[in-house]
Amino acid sequence: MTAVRRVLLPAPRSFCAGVERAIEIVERLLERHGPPVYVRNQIVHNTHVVADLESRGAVFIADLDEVPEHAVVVFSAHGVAPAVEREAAERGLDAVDATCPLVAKVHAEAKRAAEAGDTVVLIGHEGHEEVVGTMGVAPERTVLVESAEAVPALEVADPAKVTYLSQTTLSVTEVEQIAAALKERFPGIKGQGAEDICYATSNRQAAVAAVVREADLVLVVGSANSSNSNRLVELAVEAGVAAHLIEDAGQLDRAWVEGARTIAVTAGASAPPALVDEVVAAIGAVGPVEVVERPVAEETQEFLLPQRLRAAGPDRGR
Ligand code: 0CH
Ligand code: SF4
Repeated sequence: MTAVRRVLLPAPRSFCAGVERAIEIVERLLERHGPPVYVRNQIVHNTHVVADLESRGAVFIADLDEVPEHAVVVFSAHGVAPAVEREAAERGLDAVDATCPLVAKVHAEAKRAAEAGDTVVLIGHEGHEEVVGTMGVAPERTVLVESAEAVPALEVADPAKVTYLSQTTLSVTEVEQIAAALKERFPGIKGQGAEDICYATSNRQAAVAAVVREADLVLVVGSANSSNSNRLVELAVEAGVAAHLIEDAGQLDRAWVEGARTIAVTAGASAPPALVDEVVAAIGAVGPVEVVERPVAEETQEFLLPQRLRAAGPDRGR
């Protein structure tokens, strides 16, 4: 008789409140204005979400130059530099901001620190859209640090006036290490440990950490450019467990499944929950499975839509 394989489903997993809000903003604009609705960058880092919205009339662009005068343009969940907002206003575009409120909070902290005369040390990954946006809040006063090893080489105007912040979707453990190195180098530095990492990112990491020792394979549903999804794979690999980032069930390798007795399946905050169901079904097609939910936290966070999109009826614009 074939042994029953265990599929553990760490929870929370998949969509967070900021992603749901960002997708809903594009959906409501499509309903109210009809296509095209322009979106600057991927609304969230997931190919399925982007392809689905594209099929309904969203047009993803990299540069505001590609948006016709007066058209509606949405800023992605990862946030934008104030210079982008100014450019949109100058061009007469009808901009709708889908920046997650928790990213906007980090922008506000960067603004406050820079206005107080501090150098802002941003913990983050160079080139990531959220980092580009947050660095753009006070570009002359912000420096980026990507690792604890890079802390000694940091150059700041006045070591007594420094504040650190972080990208919202990093590894909690790594940010704590970098923050400790920053405190050692700048004893008076202001900052709050890994507090800028959002609830969704830290909950998804805690949920994987809670099951990783029982699993001999961890599958993370998410796209290659999704920071928070990659951090889940990393966490499993660092615990010594084989782990793969997959877009969907189509990328599941039968040999991985055949070689595993206990498989944890999770998803990054930008990956639709239906994709997890499809992966579980594909594992079930290899042999019998027992599926077990493994929750570590309940998420109740919700974010209001921008004022202009809250009420039923037509969007009255700015
Ligand atoms: O994890 P990252 O920041 O790459 O973004 P994502 O995969 O689109 O997840 C949603 C987070 C969006 C802004 O925090
Ligand atoms: Fe907001 Fe966190 Fe979701 Fe990013 S991952 S959209 S910061 S809740």
